[in-house]
Amino acid sequence: MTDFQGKCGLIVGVANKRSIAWAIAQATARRGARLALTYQGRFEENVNELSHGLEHAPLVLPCDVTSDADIDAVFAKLDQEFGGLDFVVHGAAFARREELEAPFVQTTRDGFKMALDISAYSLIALTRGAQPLMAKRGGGSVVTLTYLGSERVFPNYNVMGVAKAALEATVRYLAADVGSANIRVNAVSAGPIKTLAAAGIKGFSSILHVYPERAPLKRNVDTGEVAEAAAFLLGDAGKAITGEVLMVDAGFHVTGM
Ligand code: 0WD
Repeated sequence: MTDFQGKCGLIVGVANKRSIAWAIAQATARRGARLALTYQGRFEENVNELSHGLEHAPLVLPCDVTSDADIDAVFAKLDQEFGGLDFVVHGAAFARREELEAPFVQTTRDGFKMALDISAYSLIALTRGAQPLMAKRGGGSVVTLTYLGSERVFPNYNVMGVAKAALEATVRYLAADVGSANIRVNAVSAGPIKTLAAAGIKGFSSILHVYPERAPLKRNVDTGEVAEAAAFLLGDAGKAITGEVLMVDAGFHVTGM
């Protein structure tokens, strides 16, 4: 498996070993990719520790996606170290616990802004930053992570569902905007997986239980399976696919009841 040999990628959104972004880092590094992993302040130690487990030692850089200065610094460093970029994985999302526990109608202006800024706007900022580096490689691929809560109502997903709807629309608008530079932008919509982000959703275990009952494959998915789908979109196998939301959910989304 050498399809990422000679390719450089940026992975945003690793918090710990359960993170979907970490599984994507492993899947692409295993195939030869050279990576940069970014961490949000509190996860520095986790990400540094995990980075030792990759085939090729990655760059490890701080990046809070709400900070334009952080994002600029990351791309300046990548330009210096890699001299270009082939792919970006966007796995950052956040909504305040209160917004996910209160009735949706109580969503605050500030909580709404924060969820949309971190979970959706950041994809625009990262794609903009990546654009000149991808131009040096004749194109590139951006993949973000979304959830079916963008289209259907799941208990307590609340403002994060709205953020994911914005994120999926962002994927389509970005794809149309940067396609002429041979940059592709897609999303993987994963089934529910027990991660740190998922732990913030009250009643998440009830969502986890309903998938094996209702999904055509009668089971949940794991981060490795989501990572394989992301690797497909990031690599040459997906080179004619852009603006797409690829469902990796054991088929749950096709069911009516
Ligand atoms: O069931 C699930 N776990 C699913 C997750 C199903 C479908 C989609 N997803 C999505 C999430 O919404 C997210 O977009 O996958 C993406 C990755 O999430 P994950 O792997 O489930 O969760 P986690 O390991 O927690 O990674 C998300 C990380 C943050 O962790 P916290 O604990 O804060 O949720 O996003 C990062 C942070 O590391 N993050 C930030 N990174 C940079 N700047 C920021 C920020 N401001 N805020 C959060």
